Amino acid sequence: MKKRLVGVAVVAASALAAVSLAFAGGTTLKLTADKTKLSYSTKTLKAHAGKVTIVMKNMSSIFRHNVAIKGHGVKVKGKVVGHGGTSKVTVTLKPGKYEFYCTVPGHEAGGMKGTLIVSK
Ligand SMILES: [Cu+2]
Repeated sequence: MKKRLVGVAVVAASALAAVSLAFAGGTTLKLTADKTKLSYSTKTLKAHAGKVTIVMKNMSSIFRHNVAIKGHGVKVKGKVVGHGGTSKVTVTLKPGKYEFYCTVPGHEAGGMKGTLIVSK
């Protein structure tokens, strides 16, 4: 009887470990801002549902930029950075299509945006 209880405890502990690993994981996506134009290095990013991080490096010596995500009630933004700087956002996302964009006035309208596709 005692042995059986120990077995159950081990199973429960490994189930907990699996859950915390899932939280610690997630997807990190990399992006760069163009040297001269109001655009990112890609128009489409893909991730699995869960914790998603976008790291954007600003290659422009002209504009300051950041990276932000919006859609399905989500709205998060990273800090605005100058040349060589890195802007980062982390958010937990459900499956669906979101937009990643730059919040500096005029930049999103100027083409600094793309689609983030989150699958199950
Ligand atoms: Cu920008």
